[in-house]
Amino acid sequence: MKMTFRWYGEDDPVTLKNIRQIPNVKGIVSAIYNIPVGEVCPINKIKELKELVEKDGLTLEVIESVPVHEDIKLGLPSREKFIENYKETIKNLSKCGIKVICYNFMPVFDWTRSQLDKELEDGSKTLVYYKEQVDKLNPLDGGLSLPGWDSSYKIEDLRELFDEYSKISQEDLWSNLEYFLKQIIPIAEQCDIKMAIHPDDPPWPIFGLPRIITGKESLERLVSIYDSPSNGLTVCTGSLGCSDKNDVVDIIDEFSKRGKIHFMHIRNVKLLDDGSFEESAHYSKCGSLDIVDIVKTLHNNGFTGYIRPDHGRMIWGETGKPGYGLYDRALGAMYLTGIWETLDKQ
Ligand code: DNO
Repeated sequence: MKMTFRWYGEDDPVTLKNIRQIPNVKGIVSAIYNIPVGEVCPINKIKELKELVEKDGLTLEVIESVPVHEDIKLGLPSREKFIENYKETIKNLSKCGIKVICYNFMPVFDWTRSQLDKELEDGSKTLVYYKEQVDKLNPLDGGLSLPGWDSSYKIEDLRELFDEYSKISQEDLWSNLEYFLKQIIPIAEQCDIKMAIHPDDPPWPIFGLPRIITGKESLERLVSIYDSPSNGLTVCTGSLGCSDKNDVVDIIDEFSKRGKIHFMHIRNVKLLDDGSFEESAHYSKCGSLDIVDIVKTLHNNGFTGYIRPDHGRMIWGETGKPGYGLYDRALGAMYLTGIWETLDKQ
């Protein structure tokens, strides 16, 4: 496995110099920010980012994310142009040595939480999803801010998007995904790029919008759309694991055996009785997932892909991007590395 760490670029309060001091972290996961969704990622911008990362002795082989334009997800005629752009982006990234592209197929909203700074008993702050609160939210009321969401949408644009989505079913969303994959995977193959879809977070429909990448069955359906090493998965333990319907260890076992997992996001979540969840420290005893079992399964199956410690809590007074501070994610990286080292030695 290759241990990596997400970095949001030069505006990130967590610096590359910080990251390189975490033992075993060799790779950076980043993206080309500040270009509109759907546009081609220019090669000079990718080169600039790569040089920046390499100057600090780190590598850049994973891009998270290259977002998919809503017109592709909706299957509108204008998708053709955006799919062509996506292909160009794949080619440009491959010319700069990128190996894995993470993307998702969630309509409108990316990952969703009800609160980003919930104080836990030990004084740390974490991201939570309280079902009752999310159920009461109406994104069309305005003023809503969600962590993974392009808040630049104007309320009129949002209304229009909701209206478009009301016309399509889950099956339509699947066939739009299929259409997209059948066009881009051959290009990714030629470029030796592994596409790695990120599961929906949380893995159930929100705000009445469909969500389809939700568990083992849908991951199976996804990989069978186009059988290729380039059509693979990002397995995010926290996204899949926040539904008690998903057995994360079983999912990892199934797909890592078959070489379908290119990228792992590992973190823990504590499931609450009503379908809500709180993001906990990585340590197994703090949450509902068994992190040792997760890492052991990857190790047993000879996993050679990329891993990143996913969200951390805010600890020791750190402030910054919720989920993406330095300290708790560094603890996560060391915990995962420690488990892996122990398994190596056994
Ligand atoms: C949240 C992230 C997601 C992820 C995208 C991938 O912390 O894991 O926002 O980057 O869903 O496309």
